[in-house]
Parts: sequence; C-alpha cells; structure tokens
Amino acid sequence: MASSQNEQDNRRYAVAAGVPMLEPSDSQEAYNFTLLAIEVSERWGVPILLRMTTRVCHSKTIVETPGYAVPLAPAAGFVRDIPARVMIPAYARPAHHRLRAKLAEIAAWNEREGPNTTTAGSPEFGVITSGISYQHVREALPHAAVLKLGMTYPLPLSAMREFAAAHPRTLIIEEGDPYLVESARTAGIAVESQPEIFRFGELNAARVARIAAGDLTPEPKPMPGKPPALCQGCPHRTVFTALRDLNCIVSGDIGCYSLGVLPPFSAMDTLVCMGASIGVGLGLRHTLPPDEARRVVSVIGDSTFVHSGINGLVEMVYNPPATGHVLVVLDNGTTAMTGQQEHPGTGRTLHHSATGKFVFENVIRAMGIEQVHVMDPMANPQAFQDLVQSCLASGELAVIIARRNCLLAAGAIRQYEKCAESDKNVQ
Ligand SMILES: Cc1ncc(C[n+]2csc(CCOP(=O)(O)OP(=O)(O)O)c2C)c(N)n1
Ligand code: SF4
Repeated sequence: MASSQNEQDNRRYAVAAGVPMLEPSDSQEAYNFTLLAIEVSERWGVPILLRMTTRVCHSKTIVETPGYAVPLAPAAGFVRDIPARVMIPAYARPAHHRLRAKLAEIAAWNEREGPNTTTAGSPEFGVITSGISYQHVREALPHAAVLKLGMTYPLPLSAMREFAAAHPRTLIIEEGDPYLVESARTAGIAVESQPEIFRFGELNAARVARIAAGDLTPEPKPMPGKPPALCQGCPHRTVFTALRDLNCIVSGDIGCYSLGVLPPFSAMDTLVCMGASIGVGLGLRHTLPPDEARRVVSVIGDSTFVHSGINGLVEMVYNPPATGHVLVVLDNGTTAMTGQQEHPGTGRTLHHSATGKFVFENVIRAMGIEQVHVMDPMANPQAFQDLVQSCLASGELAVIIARRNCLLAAGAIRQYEKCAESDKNVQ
C-alpha cells in the first residue's frame, strides 16, 4: 500500500494459476532466486512467480555472485508443439493433468532440495515465515527457531509439519493474508496465527515482537505527513479547476491527476484502477437520473489511455448513453507519475529515439467520435471551462484532449524533440 490503490496478496495468484512461487527476503536472494526460477522454469516448462514485496525492493544488501553458472537462454527458434500451445478444450484438458503432475513433482523437489532453510533456536518456540517477514523475525525474535520458506507454492508441507511437531509453540509470521496459516491448517498442521489487526499494512520488527507477545494494545498512529499535491504550474490544475467549478461528477483514473481528488479541487468522485474511468463514467451515465447523468465526465491520462482506457472508448461508441458522454484525455506528453517514461502517444521509444506515434485525435475520430477537441487548458483557462460546458450541454459523445506538457518534463521533452529533428535531418 506504499502508493497503490489496493492492498492485496499476490500469493493467491500462484495458487489460482498453478504457478510455482519463490519469495526472496533480501537482495542476495532476489539474485539467487531469479536464477533458480529460470532453472525450475526450464526443467518443468512452467512460468515461475518471483514474488517481490515493497521492503525487499526498497532495501539494499550486498550481493555476491558465487560463481553460480548463469543459465544461458536457449537459441531462439520455432519448434511446433500444437497440443502444448493451442488451448482448445481437446488440448487444454490433458494440459491441466500435465500441470498438476508437474506441480506434484515440484512439491516433492521443494521438500527435498528447495530453497527452504532452518535456523536453530529455542526448542520451545518456532516460527515459520517467508520473504521480508524473515528479516523482521530474526531481528525481533533472535531466540526463536525459524523455518524460512523460499518456495511458498507448492509448499513443503512435510517440512512444515515436522518443524511444527518439534516445537510446542509454532507461530506463523506473514505479511498480508493468512496464506501460510490457512495452508498449514488445511493440511492439519497445528500453528498459531497472528491477530487480524496485523493483516493491515506492512510488518516490521516492532510489530512482530508485539505479535509474539500477544500485545493487542492499539498501535501508535503514524505522524501526519504533508499531503501530496499537483505541482504549481501543472496543466492538470486548470482541468480540475474547471471540473470543480462546473460541479461535474468526475470518474477519474490513475496518474498524477489522481491528485485532483484533494483540495483545493476535490474534483474526482471515483477511482478504481488503470483504465477504469471511461467504463465507470459510462455506467454512471447509463444509470443516474438524466439531470445527474449530464454532469458526468471521465478523465484519463495519456499513458493510461493507451494502456487500457482505449477499450472503454469502444464501449462508448457502441453503447452511447442517452445523455451522451464527455471524456477528457490529459495529454501531458509523458507518463509523469511513474518517472516520465515515454509511451506510444509521445512518438518516442523508452530510450527517447523517434518511432511511430499514436495520434490521439486521429485514432479517436477514426473510432467514431465526431466531437474531438484539442486544447491547451492553460492557454485560456476560461475557454477550456467553456468548452467542457458546451460539450456537456451538447448531449453528444465528446472527447477533449487537454494538451500541454507536464511542467517537470517539458525541458527534457524539448531536448528529445530537438534530437529527433536533427536525427531526421542527418538521415
Ligand atoms: C495496472 C497498473 N499498472 C501500473 C500502475 C502504475 N502507474 C501509476 S500511475 C501510472 C501512469 C500514469 O500516467 P498518465 O496516465 O500519463 O498520467 P500522468 O501521471 O502523466 O498525469 C502508472 C503506470 C498502476 N497503478 N496500475
Ligand atoms: S509531475 Fe508533471 S503532471 Fe505531475 S503534478 Fe507535476 S507538473 Fe503535473
């Protein structure tokens, strides 16, 4: 939950997809387990989930490369294997049997020689854990015996059973869902779980010490930080000022512009996941009473539009709401929130050299939207607000492309454009 929109536990995906999962607990293991993942993947012909979590990604530990032979990628070449790659039911049914057989083999391998380790400690008190939680356990409970699981799907249930049987008290420490606890108990292994309050947020050494001590006193609230805000001079500001002043119902999306939800704008009413703004906006248009439906506007960033928003536009053309709909595409020439990456609409590759360009207005017109407006929202904020108002009043389908480069990226974009121009002249 460091910066995303939901707190979820991806370990469930490994089970749902039947994909073996490795969980590194530091940088060295991130390195080693990546190589191991490739080995296991090549040996059994399955993809592997290398599960990284926030604190493993945000920490640095010394990495040694102990002469481990890095497996070479096989030479590329096409070998026809239709039953393995074409999942019509006739091939998919046996494929499922093959997958379950492979998972059983991988489970047996994990028991015998998987990346699971035991740290000796108290004969009375054992902890089963994995990933970053292992580091917190070692710091908070240095006296405990620890079974650290490196491959957590399929689980080494026999090793877990043996470890639990050897300790009168066996506690499971895990961040997020009670995945290990549920798996252990389903297999009849007696383990102690952590109280529900520790399911929320990340673990740390202090929280692990509280879990082990059964301390349920309320946790101190973190000091309030300075709330994030759109930069002064950000083009998104003008757009959200207009939407606020027009009292629009705004179906928002993910990017810097999500900050339009905060004061002084407070101009975003829904936000779910990347690309949802158009579908959610259309749903509101279809279901709200007409007076309210006419106030609904979907707002999406340029990168988010090409990522997955474009599908919503197909729906908008195919099932237009009776009151029409207005979509604002915030074309700030970059993927600002995640570090100013290029995207198909910039016409440059990730390394900033020129490539084919996705031209928003051309594509949107070609998709069947007749009212397509392109405007710099900062050139004349009142004109921009008037444009939104007239699109809302028209009762038709309208798309406004609010085009003005992100203030922080503008200098770099000018440089890339100059380079692309001089490259063209050289050619
Ligand atoms: C499914 C998914 N993938 C990736 C992300 C990470 N992410 C957050 S914002 C963002 C890009 C936003 O770019 P854009 O729409 O251009 O808006 P800007 O930040 O430039 O205003 C991405 C990829 C995410 N939140 N959800
Ligand atoms: S980084 Fe760019 S898009 Fe993001 S708030 Fe600042 S000016 Fe706006």
